Formats: sequence, structure tokens, C-alpha cells
Amino acid sequence: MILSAEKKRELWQNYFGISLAKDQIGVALAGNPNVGKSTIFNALTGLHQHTGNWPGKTVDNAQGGFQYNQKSFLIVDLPGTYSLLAHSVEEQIARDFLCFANPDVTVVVLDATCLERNLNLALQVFEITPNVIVCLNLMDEASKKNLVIDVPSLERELGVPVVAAAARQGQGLIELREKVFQVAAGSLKTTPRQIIYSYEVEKAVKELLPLVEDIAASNALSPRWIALRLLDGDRTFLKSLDSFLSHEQTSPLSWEESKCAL
Ligand SMILES: Nc1nc2c(ncn2[C@@H]2O[C@H](COP(=O)(O)OP(=O)(O)OP(=O)(O)O)[C@@H](O)[C@H]2O)c(=O)[nH]1
Ligand SMILES: [Mg+2]
Repeated sequence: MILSAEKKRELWQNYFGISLAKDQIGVALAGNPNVGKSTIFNALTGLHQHTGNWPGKTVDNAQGGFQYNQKSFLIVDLPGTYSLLAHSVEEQIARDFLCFANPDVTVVVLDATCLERNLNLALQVFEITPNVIVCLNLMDEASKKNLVIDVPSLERELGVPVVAAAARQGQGLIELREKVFQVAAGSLKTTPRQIIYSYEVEKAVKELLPLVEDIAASNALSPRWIALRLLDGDRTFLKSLDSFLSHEQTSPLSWEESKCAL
């Protein structure tokens, strides 16, 4: 499920304080701290940036735009986060945006020198949205450490496009922009790998699903993902979910309608 363009603009403005123009494609840039998100953001958006604070928080909020193939994109450079189980205010901001803002495309930036740790966040994002691209940054550092990453295999394993990059040197950014465009336009299909949990967890998810389906559908959230978070029992997240759900109710569009709208 996905929000209509109009509802998304309202949500971004009212809940996140971000002005998404009509027909503009919203892109979230996420990743662990210090993996090169802002370097990628700066390279893609150049001088077309706007910085401020997240509503009610003292944390920086950077948004920037670029045009590509007659489409307009707005990128939101999120604070670094290791996981969606957030602890700091910065992590909560990144988590709430990834979970509730329904971006058209989410780019998860990974540090190619420590893939295992970085993949944790990517797999969590895969549970929220299918429209994900992995940007494998710091490839120059990986080469220095004699790490060889088989990008096509990783792409197959993850089920999403993987773009190898060395953002400080400007490498991989043209491909990243093209992939963002293709995923937004629906011409590049993604099927992010989903984690299957233990028998007990899956059984509990199955029991919860009918209870959360309506609320998930009317807020364009994944029911499986809500069920899993309820099982986590993460209090700060449940508080955010509660505040989001008590915010204005939204009416979702199907995937097919959303692709037509682009
Ligand atoms: N060698 C190398 N350094 C890079 C690359 N990309 C970014 N850097 C450097 O890594 C450091 C961190 O980059 P940032 O873009 O600030 O990282 P970030 O993910 O935005 O960091 P936070 O916002 O603090 O989470 C900077 O010194 C960059 O110049 C790269 O591909 N290769
Ligand atoms: Mg940054």
C-alpha cells in the first residue's frame, strides 16, 4: 500500500515539516553513522539544498532537490542510525521517517568495509518498503583492505539494486541517480529479501495480522511489519506509532494506482 501523492505531501508537511512539491518524488537517504550519506546527498543535490531542524527537535534536517529525466526529486538526508530499534533522538527521527513517511524510494547507504554490521539496517528497511536501493559506499576503502565484494551476487541475495560507490571520489553516483529514477518510475522491480523468524514468532505474527490489517491499510503501513514491532514491545516505537496513528487518518492507493500517478 502507498499513499496518494496529495496525502503524502500533507503528511510530509504536517508531520515532518518537509515541503514536497506537486509531482516531486520523495527519496529517503538512510544508513549507519559516518557511511557517506551527506557526501552522497551533497553530490546529488549540489547547491539545491535547504537545511533546518526537524519539527520540535534540535537535530539538523537537510533536504535537497535534483532534476533527472524530466522528473523532480527531493532527497531527505536522515541522521545516521544503526537500527530501527532507536535509542537517541537522531535515531528516532530516522526511524519515524523511514517507518511513516512512505518515501517513494529509500536509499540505504552501507559501508562496504563492514557489510555485516551495516546489513542489519538494510534488512530492517526491507520489512517496511519494497522500494529500496542499496548503495555500497566506501568501495575505495574496501579495495585498500583487499576486500572483494561480489556485487551481482549481493544484488541477487538481497533482491534490490546494489550500486557500488566511492562518493568522495564521485564514483557510482550517476548509476545511483538512474536507479532511483527507475525504481520511482516502477521500471525497475525490487523484491527485498524478507527474514523468516522462528516458528513461535511467525505463529504470533499470524495471530496478530487480522487485528492490525485495517489500521495498517488505512495508514499505508505493512501489517506484517506492525505485527513484528508489536511483538518487539519497543516502548519508544509504540509511542511513535501511537502518535502517528492519532495523527490525521490517511487514505491509501494501491501500487498500480501509485505507478499510474508517476
Ligand atoms: N574514502 C572515502 N571516504 C568517504 C566516502 N564517502 C564519504 N567519505 C568520507 O566519510 C566521512 C563521513 O562522510 P559523511 O558524508 O559525513 O557521512 P554521513 O553518513 O553523512 O555521517 P553522519 O551524518 O554523521 O551519519 C567524510 O569524511 C567523507 O569525506 C568514500 O566513498 N570513500
Ligand atoms: Mg550526514
